[in-house]
Amino acid sequence: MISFAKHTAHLISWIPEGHDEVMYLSTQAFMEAGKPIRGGVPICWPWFGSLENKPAHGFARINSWNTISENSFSLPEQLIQDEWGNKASLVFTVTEDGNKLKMELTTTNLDSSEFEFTQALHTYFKVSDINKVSIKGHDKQAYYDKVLDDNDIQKGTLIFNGETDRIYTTTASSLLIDPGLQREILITKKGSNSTVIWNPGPEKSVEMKDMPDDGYLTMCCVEAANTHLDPVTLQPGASHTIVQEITVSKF
Ligand code: TA6
Repeated sequence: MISFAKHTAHLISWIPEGHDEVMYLSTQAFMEAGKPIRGGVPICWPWFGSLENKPAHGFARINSWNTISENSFSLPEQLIQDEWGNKASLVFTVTEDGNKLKMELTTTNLDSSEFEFTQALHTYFKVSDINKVSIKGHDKQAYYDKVLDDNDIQKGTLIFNGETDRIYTTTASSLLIDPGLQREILITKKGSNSTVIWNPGPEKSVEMKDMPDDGYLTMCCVEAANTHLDPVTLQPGASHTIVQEITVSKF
């Protein structure tokens, strides 16, 4: 079963049949218009990260969307033009099939000139204990470490040791292994080179007003993205779709 936050395309819960909740949603999340929701799948668009005097991670995640059908939404085109200056359409569609969830975000250039954008499906996964989970699929991959502002290479399995904020640019899939919940989550994607892995760690968790002090212990983000390292350029009339697919299994 899938649930979205009111008037938005923000998925806040996914409980596949026979499984427990897959998404993390902070117990202190602000569930009001104009504020980002800490958890679920925030849609970061048309920029990922911060832009001076603009909402962090873009305006798509803090505005109301139109409903196209039960699990499909569009961001009002007039809002896009007013907030961004470019003419574009943005459609988000979610499909559930047993233990699989597919999320697709399509941007179409309705303008007469090309534009560039960055984006992310900033997915928050619920975990039993961040100190015990691991992520496979990144061995020997290069990443930009935002915490250290440095580049590095992944050695073996990724484990969390304090604040973690990385952009991997050659990831095809990530496998999140959670011994506490006895489950594996396979995360694959299309139309994206950047995989962002984020956990705020204890200090940042305390600083965030919309997360309990120990909130970092039970979440981690694995995001399908096009960051500043792989922005998308769209010609007039062209479309780009970023897809994140999630498959849950028990062990
Ligand atoms: O995706 C990782 C990241 O960009 C981090 O740098 C961290 O700030 C996080 O997103 C959360 O951002 P937010 O604006 O939701 O507080």
